[in-house]
Amino acid sequence: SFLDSYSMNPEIQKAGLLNKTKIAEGGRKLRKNWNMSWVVLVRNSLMFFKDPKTQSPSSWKPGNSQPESSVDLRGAQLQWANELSSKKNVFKLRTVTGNEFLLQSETDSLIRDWYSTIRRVIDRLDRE
Ligand code: I3P
Repeated sequence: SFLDSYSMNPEIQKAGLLNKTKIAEGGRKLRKNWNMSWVVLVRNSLMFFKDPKTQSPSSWKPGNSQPESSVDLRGAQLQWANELSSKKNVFKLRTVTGNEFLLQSETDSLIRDWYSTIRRVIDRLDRE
């Protein structure tokens, strides 16, 4: 599986399935489109991959799969944003370039783990 192959990579700090929508691009508001995404934290970047379950098995090759998008966490802003959605457990990530993402999980502990992990990376980069 995706996780099995990536768990062999020591650069991966965290990986998992989250609900994701991009709500702004370069400061310009976008229409919400929630999708499950594999979220992978490597060094200073959060990478988003398509949910393998939504792809045909033949097209899913973890070894050569490219992320859909990647977020540089340096200078990023992170905040809980339950007011921005009817869903529970939502936080917003805003990059220095004005891209905004909402990330969500039905599982409280899981989303709190992601929040604190991303928070730590952002804080470490702020101190550099
Ligand atoms: C949106 C869709 C989203 C919802 C959003 C709706 O409708 O239902 O799931 O966001 O609410 O506008 P559509 O599919 O027609 O674009 P949440 O699930 O996060 O509430 P919003 O406009 O209040 O953000």
